[in-house]
Amino acid sequence: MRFDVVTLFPELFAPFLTTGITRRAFGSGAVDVHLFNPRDVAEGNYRRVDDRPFGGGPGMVMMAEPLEKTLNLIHQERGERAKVVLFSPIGRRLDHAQVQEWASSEGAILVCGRYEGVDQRFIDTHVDVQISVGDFVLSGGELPAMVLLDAVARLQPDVLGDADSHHFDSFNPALDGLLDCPHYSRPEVWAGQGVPEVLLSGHHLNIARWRRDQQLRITALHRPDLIDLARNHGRLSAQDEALLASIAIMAG
Ligand code: 9WO
Repeated sequence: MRFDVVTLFPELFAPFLTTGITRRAFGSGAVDVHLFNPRDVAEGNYRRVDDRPFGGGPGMVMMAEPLEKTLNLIHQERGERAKVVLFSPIGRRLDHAQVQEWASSEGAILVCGRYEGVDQRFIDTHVDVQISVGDFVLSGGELPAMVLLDAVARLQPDVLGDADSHHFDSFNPALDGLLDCPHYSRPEVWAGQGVPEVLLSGHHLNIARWRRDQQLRITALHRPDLIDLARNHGRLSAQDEALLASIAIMAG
């Protein structure tokens, strides 16, 4: 798939695209990322991409014209029409289900806003979908764009070292929408703290049951809403329900 990123700061993406386990997805073209700077198509000696807001007020607004010219360039290169995404707190909050949809799509054009915002006429004319990564304001849409690209890249086949370690992630269907269990590695005692005995036992069935119980406990404690969701989707066994009932009794 191909993602075109429209950003005034393309240099922010270089270390992200060339570091860590997702590097292979970006390097191999499995997730083909192209960067476009609206300043490159902006007019005049100063190549302005921003101007003062009508009605007054602080800050500057990203002008529609350089953004539209950039889109036209991208549409020409791509041939087929791609969805245009804007990252903004107005949008629907990104979740794993949406990430999976993007991961099996043809890609998209990701527009990263800066300054006080983007001229509304560009949004009305060209933006198909707005995506939020949370209820807070940032200084630009670049980090949200990297959030989406990272989440999509790690779902590509062959990206994770252990061929399917994402099958064990939180929010993966294989985890039944529960949070992940705790992890431990060497040394066996660190800062006076040992490792849960069962993990050293070599008893795989007991280990699997312990991990499942931990998932249930952690999810019940931190995200009880996800327990309800898993239950409503029929993802909890009788053994799971028994464990949850015992937790509820202990909690009073
Ligand atoms: C900011 C904003 C705040 C309240 C309601 C709507 C809003 N839209 C934007 C917006 O599009 N801002 C542009 C991108 C320009 C200023 C920096 N930008 C931005 C995006 N800040 N925060 C985000 C963002 C994107 C996705 N998820 C969380 C925050």
